[in-house]
Amino acid sequence: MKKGVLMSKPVVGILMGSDSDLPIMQEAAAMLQEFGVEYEMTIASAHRTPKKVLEYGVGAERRGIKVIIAGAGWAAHLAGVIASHTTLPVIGVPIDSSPLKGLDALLATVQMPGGVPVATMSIGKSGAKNSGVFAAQIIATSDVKIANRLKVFRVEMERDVEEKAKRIMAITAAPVMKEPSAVDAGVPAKKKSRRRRWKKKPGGAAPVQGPAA
Ligand code: RP5
Repeated sequence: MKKGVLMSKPVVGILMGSDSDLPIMQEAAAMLQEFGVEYEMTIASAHRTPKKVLEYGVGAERRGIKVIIAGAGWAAHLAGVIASHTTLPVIGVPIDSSPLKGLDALLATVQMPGGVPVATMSIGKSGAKNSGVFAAQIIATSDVKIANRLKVFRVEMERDVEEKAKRIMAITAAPVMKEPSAVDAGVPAKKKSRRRRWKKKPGGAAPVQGPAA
């Protein structure tokens, strides 16, 4: 995957704070590719290239972008700053690039003040993957082809899990053990228990055994 990837008519913009975020953020691109959603991808840093972030946020809607994904690590202000410059939906991906393993980026991305939301995903690769799926889900609200691909994706995911479950069951299933009989175990057979006999009480009749209730 190259930086600054361009497609004919991108509807999703993927931003990241640094090229060091690319191995994580390409998970978002991979999902968009799977669903056939056109996207563009570039680097923009809220701290290192603030003017570029401003311009991107202000101009994205006019250029036909419908959803913005922003991934950043450390004091991750990229998604929040982009969201402050546009009313397009912004999806934030906290990246685990710092000594705090992304907890700093998670809080910086998710803790937006009321009125300027950022849909924040989980930290790292899964979050980036989900940002791609989520962006496709937003686009799918007005694109039936993408909506159908998302449905197929769910069915395939379910089938994959079932296949894995079957494989695990095949590996872990213990052979059925037959309980050893007393003869197998060399235990002498017990004497037959004597059946209880009712003795006729002197002067009384033997109790009658009626049908079982
Ligand atoms: C953040 O700082 C970036 O999003 C990246 O996760 C982190 C480190 O960037 P580099 O120093 O690797 O360029 O702004």
